[in-house]
Amino acid sequence: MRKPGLLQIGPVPDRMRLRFEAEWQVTRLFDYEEGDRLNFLAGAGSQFTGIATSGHWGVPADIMAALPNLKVISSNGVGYDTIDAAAAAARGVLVSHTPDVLNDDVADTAILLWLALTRHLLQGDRWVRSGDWATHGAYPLTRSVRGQVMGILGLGRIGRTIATRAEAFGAKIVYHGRTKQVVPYEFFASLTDMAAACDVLVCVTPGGPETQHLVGADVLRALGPEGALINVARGSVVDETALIAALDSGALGGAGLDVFEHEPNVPAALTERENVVLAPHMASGTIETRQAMGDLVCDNLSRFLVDGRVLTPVPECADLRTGGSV
Ligand code: NAP
Ligand code: 8YV
Repeated sequence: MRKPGLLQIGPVPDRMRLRFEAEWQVTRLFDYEEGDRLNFLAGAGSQFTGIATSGHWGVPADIMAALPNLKVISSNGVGYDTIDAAAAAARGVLVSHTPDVLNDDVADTAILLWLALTRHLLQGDRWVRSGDWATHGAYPLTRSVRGQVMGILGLGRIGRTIATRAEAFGAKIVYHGRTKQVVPYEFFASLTDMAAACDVLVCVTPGGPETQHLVGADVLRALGPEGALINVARGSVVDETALIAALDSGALGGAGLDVFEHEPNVPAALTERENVVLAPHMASGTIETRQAMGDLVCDNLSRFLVDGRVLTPVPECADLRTGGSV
């Protein structure tokens, strides 16, 4: 029997490729020149039941529209702001993502950025390598993270994992989101009020239009000249122009950033600063976690073939029943 068609939007490791190929007839869209992709799909689009993609590649609207028999999208990554999940659900297309398996490594990265920024890890490293230690003596004193107030913007799966870690470092946790939760942390209905009460603000919401520039000039000003911003969410959550202006004027103390508005392009106004620690969107980038994420992408596709469901649907598709796999 012919296997169902799977459109693979971007490259995957061999471990995933072998699992895809065991159950699906795989077509690699990225083998086609960008300008030829829609032409190819105009003829072949009806072959595809599934899409394999990632939060990075997403599913462009014109590609989704070119697949009339599409029933499932399995995306690598928990954030799915590059996929119109509401439009997919309205068409009866199930969208899955990879929650939970990356909580620890993303939380570790938030803590890493916070500690590196506060304790001047990168400046200290340069102090040793440059010989400044021998010529200028001891590195100036830094600040302690113990006793800081950490405000978490988005106390979800990863936000709660960050909170547990930060508490172990002696921080007090407060949070802001759309809803107050039953947790032992103070809730702020206003993000600006929370920023004014914090030493460090950690962003870990989804991206997309709803959270676009939630952190703007007002929030940064409220965080203050001694305050720090950590962003492991999406670049779009922070107004990068306002962030640079706040750092330039001294209105904000510093920032630790894993995500940016126009990845992989990062403005020189950030790369040239001392009071900023930068990472290339690598929060989930460990061998262990990326393997677990890849396995879950495959498990979702395999489960779909069993009974038309997926293990980890995005919320928009949680109640969707496809009523059959292929
Ligand atoms: P989650 O469990 O869904 O948590 C998201 C949190 O954001 C929830 O607490 C939600 O609370 C809050 N939120 C959603 N919309 C909001 C809004 N408009 N205003 C304020 N708060 C809002 O998601 P997660 O698994 O923790 O992942 C969170 C995000 O982290 C992902 O979507 C992704 O963007 C990012 N991420 C980045 C990396 C990386 O490599 N840097 C890796 C993984 C994840 P309410 O519903 O109460 O508002
Ligand atoms: C991925 C992420 O690296 O899970 C997410 O939301 O941002 C990262 O874990 C990204 O989705 C690319 O696949």
